[in-house]
Formats: sequence, C-alpha cells, structure tokens
Amino acid sequence: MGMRGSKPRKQAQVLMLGLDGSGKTTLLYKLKYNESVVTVPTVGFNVETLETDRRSPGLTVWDVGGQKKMRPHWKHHYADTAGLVFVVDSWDQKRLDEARKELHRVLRYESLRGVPLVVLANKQDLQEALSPETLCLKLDLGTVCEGRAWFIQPCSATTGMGLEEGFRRIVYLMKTPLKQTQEDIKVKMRSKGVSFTAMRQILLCSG
Ligand SMILES: Nc1nc2c(ncn2[C@@H]2O[C@H](COP(=O)(O)OP(=O)(O)OP(=O)(O)O)[C@@H](O)[C@H]2O)c(=O)[nH]1
Ligand SMILES: [Mg+2]
Repeated sequence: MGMRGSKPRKQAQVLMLGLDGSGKTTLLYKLKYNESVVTVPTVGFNVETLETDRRSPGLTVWDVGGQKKMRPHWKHHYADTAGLVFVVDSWDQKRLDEARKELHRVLRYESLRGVPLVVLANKQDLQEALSPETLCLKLDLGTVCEGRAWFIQPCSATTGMGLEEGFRRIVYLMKTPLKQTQEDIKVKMRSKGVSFTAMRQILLCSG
C-alpha cells in the first residue's frame, strides 16, 4: 500500500514463455531472490513481482509451464500482456525447431500484436551454447518480429549473468517507440564491436 498522498506504483504484466526445461522458473527465482532453486516442471504458473527504477512501472511476471500439455493455456494470459519474454535453451539444438515453431505461433496472436519481445538466450554457461546471433537466425526472428520492438539477450539462470539486463530491456522496449529502439540497438551493437555482417543480420531481423 502506498503512503498517504503518494500514488500507488503502476504494474505492467510481463508474460514469460518458452519450452519446458528452458529455465523460466530457475531464472525467475534467481532474479527475485538471488537463489538457485531446484525446480520441478511447472504445472500451471508462478507469478512474482519485480522492482524496477522509480520512473518505470513495477513488473508482474507470469511464468507459465512450457510442457506440451501446458501450451494450450498460454493464450489465456495474452490479453493484459505489456511485454513478452521468450526463454530458449541455447544449448539444446535438437529442440530449437520446436522452440521456433512455438514462438512463431505465439507471435501470430492478434492480442499480442505490437507487444515488445525479449528472447532470453539462456544456459550460456554451458559449453557449446549457441550465440545470440546464431539463435536470431535459427529462430528466424527477422521474419516473425516485423513491426515489433525486440531484443535477444544472452543469459544464464545458473550464474545470473544477463538476467537483469534482459528485464531492463523489456521495460525499456515497453516505454520506447519502435523507431527509436531500432536506432539505439544499432548504436549499442556498434559499441560492442559486433561485426558489420552480424549487425546487418540482426537489424534485418528487427525490421
Ligand atoms: N546449466 C544451466 N542449467 C539451467 C539454466 N537454467 C535452468 N537450468 C536447468 O534447467 C532445468 C529446467 O529448468 P526450469 O527452470 O525448471 O525450466 P522451466 O522453463 O521452468 O520448465 P517448465 O516449468 O517445464 O516450463 C533445471 O534442471 C535447471 O537447473 C542455466 O542457465 N544453465
Ligand atoms: Mg517452470
């Protein structure tokens, strides 16, 4: 409850989806409590609030189970979603095609039109994890993200690397018009020394 005279903080709903085992629940609890929890496959969903800076809305994050039998329930969460986070296991190349199909299916929903997307390229602590640039191409983000602000963030739910950046990024995308986010991403890529070809591929992806 807000103090007398102070406005209650706005909350924005972030929906976190991804295949079973991609690491959604692990990363949610790492972010919230900085703890490495032992998870079981989520049946239903977990919901947690995350603090943000004072000028941004707080986040209510819905982590919905990703097993095949859970996926028909994803759509029940679309209506009030302000930002979408899709978690991918960057190590599990065998299931990338399945992840691509599910992501594309989600993004086709009319109620998610224009909702910003952050793809979390999780499990980067594992050797042979695919890079975000490779994942961007394999997930065919270029075609599917047209007209949508999006970003791909490497991370590890085990070490915590990249998690805060990923959620800061979704807050930023939710607040900023599409054209400006594309310009900012170009500048950021250049400053990180991303090669011209890789940058072109990524920016072609971002439409
Ligand atoms: N090495 C490594 N393992 C991870 C990482 N994130 C999650 N895991 C492991 O991956 C397994 C699945 O993690 P969960 O968080 O339960 O996956 P989930 O996406 O919530 O799965 P569902 O609830 O079934 O949708 C667990 O054994 C985690 O310890 C990571 O960044 N690195
Ligand atoms: Mg889970």
